[in-house]
Amino acid sequence: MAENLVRVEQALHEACRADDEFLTEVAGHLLSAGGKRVRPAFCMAASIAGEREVGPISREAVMGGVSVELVHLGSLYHDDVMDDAEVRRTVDSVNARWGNLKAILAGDFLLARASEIAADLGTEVAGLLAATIARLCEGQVRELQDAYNVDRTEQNYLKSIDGKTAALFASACRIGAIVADRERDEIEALTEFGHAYGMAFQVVDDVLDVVATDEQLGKPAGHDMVEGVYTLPVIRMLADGHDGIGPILGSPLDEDQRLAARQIVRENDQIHTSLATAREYVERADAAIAPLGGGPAVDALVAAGTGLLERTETLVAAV
Ligand code: GRG
Repeated sequence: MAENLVRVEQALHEACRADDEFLTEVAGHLLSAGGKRVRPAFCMAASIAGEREVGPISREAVMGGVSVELVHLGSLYHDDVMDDAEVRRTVDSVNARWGNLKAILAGDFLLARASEIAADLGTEVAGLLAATIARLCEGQVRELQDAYNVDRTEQNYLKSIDGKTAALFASACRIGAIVADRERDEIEALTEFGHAYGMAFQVVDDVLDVVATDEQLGKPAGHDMVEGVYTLPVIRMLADGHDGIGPILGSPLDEDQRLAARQIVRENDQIHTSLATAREYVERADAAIAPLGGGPAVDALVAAGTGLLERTETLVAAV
């Protein structure tokens, strides 16, 4: 897969190039700062999942992954403006370096490039990518509407992460399957895999926000609570009537409150029940692609879920 990720990287840099030198620099900032490229890897794996050997990955599967990664990047630009984030991928956020206006415009530029590439892959992919961007916005709005809401329900949380995170993972796999002209039942199976994996991914991301250190995260830990975003472990603690956390939450936190809230949550058992929920989603993801049989791509998709859980469990055990 390594040589295919190099193809993704080259195409991403190409897509970030604009006539204007300054826009090229701003649009390429987070791309050059790193990122795991999980979504393009999933798109390419979905295009060959079930095959006995890793054959050549088609240009369409590479470009499908590039379009999805560009939507992901664009959403990070906008997300950092909304959160007033200073650091992303261990470097200055785009808004911190150049200000909100340029960050918004460069994010728009990335979304436009994603749409251009998707259009080249056919109307089904173009329509799917557009609908996915809408779902990202819906998920994010749902989260904003629940900001500082100590009565946030688990159902609302799950609906929000379904839109803001799982939808793009689902589409990454679906696009890979569509451009490979796979059978409809296989397209559905791979979409379900991406969706369930994406749910697990966000639950884990939310657990890590309180469990991992600032260094491990590349940003301040416990930031979600500062922003009023109450995620699965916190929602469950509040629903349980945990009397330590309730009085701290419900409004913005100062530095001492951030550290106190983070300490209370990371030592609570709801970290473990949340991880159990992530595990259920990973099991659902694996079950969805079991009918495709084995092969290296299916094995890699399954290993992504196992690795996600193992890394998190190691960090949680160290608390
Ligand atoms: C403009 C498309 C668009 C959306 C606007 C801002 C917004 C609505 C949605 C935010 C969506 C968002 C930032 C979701 C979080 C997704 C997430 C889990 C990001 C971290 O993904 P990783 O770990 O990051 O794959 P890297 O850096 O490895 O790429």
